[in-house]
Amino acid sequence: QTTLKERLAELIPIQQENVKRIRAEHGKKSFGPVLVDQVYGGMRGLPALIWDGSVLDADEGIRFRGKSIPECQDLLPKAAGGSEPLPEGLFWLLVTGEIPTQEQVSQLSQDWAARAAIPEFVEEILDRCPPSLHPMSQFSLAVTALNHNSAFAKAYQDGISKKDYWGPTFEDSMDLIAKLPNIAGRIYRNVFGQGKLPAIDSTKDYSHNLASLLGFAEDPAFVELLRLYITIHSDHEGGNVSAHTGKLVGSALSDPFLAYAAALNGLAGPLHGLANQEVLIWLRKMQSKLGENPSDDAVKEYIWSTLKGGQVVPGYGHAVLRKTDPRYTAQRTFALKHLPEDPLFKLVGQIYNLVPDILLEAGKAKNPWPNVDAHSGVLLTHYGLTQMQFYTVLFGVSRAFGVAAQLIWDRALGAPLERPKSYSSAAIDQIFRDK
Ligand code: FCX
Repeated sequence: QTTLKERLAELIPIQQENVKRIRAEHGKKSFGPVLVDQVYGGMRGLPALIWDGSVLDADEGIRFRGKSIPECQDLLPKAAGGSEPLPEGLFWLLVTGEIPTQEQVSQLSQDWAARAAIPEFVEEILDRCPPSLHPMSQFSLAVTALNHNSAFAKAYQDGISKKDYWGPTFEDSMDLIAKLPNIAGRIYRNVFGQGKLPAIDSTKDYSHNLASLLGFAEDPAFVELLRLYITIHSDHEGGNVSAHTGKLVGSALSDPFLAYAAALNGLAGPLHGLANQEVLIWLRKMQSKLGENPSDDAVKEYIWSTLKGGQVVPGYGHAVLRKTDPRYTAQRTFALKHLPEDPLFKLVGQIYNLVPDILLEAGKAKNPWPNVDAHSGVLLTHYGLTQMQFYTVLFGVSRAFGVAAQLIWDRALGAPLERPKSYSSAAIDQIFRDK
């Protein structure tokens, strides 16, 4: 069976030709006007990036290489006895655009298990972090430090030719993904005092090993949850803060560890990945104020008090989506199957019925519907992973799949240094003064 790297080596020249053709045919054509509002407004809708791995439709949500989440759940290989897709398969799909065989997926599980160990000095860095340092900061420190053994950084120093960049980038990307469970497990156990880390089991899949490092592998439903979780959080088009940061930093030929550490620092922001922590904090505060079974009226009042306090309702709204996030729906379907009676799940469902109308009435948010972060914490809490400061680390394990796939292709296609033009407000005034 072909390995992922062998398949990539076949696909890269084809895609290089394809890009050459597109640029020859369309290179000088315009996408349309750029509005001053877009320049001031966080570049919403500005066509500025290329990424084939996933595309986001405002109404339908994400598709990975053209496949919706339910299609991925249906088509990607599963673990024996499991029904959720293995993230190994999703990575293969992101990189190649193709659905792998069961054997190719287990090759990846074994390859990642073999690469999973982290250097002793990185373990020591983590062990020296005060438990009060946020898990995302620890995560980013450790990933930065992995650059010590970067194949790309070394090859660059040794004078590698541009056309060969993708090879060591691939090796680093595989190492990065493979080492994240050991980093995440060590942070979890250090910060929350959960005992010693077990060894990686090379006969098990990636999510099973991650569950085991966190101390939850005994529960097959939790392992299934992680498989789903890693699959759906992996990629969300090229322009979101973490994916774009990884691409931007990678464009300076910083190696995949440095590029991904930067991406993690973006994911750690409350408007992006940290929202999954914020949702749980918000729900817990609501419960402690209103009790276990609050009335709709009491919940509505609580939501309004959040808005009137000048805060956002975490887990709702989106920069691009305009309907309920299919990643939310996939998690809701999982909850209906595995934990329909969970009180916190019921509260999440109750909020879903109330928040959109309130956000519409408040009249600001362009999208009143829930995003991925509105649901994930409730599922983790159900299985006993109750430390919400840790949730974004799991998002970070998953998002590496998308960023790594993108970095490999960027180096294969010779993506240049990113350098958009910035303007001063005075210049904008000047440009339009005479028009
Ligand atoms: N609660 C309250 N107000 C909201 C809101 C929400 N959930 N969502 C948007 N708004 C407000 C904005 O704050 C903005 O107010 P302003 O005019 O006073 O600045 C206004 O509505 C227009 O914003 P909008 O264009 O709809 O949204 P943006 O593209 O600017 O921002 C995010 C998108 C996601 C940042 C925004 O909806 C938000 O803050 N949501 C809550 C945080 C969250 O859940 N983030 C996770 C998103 C995602 F899924 C992920 O990356 O993980």
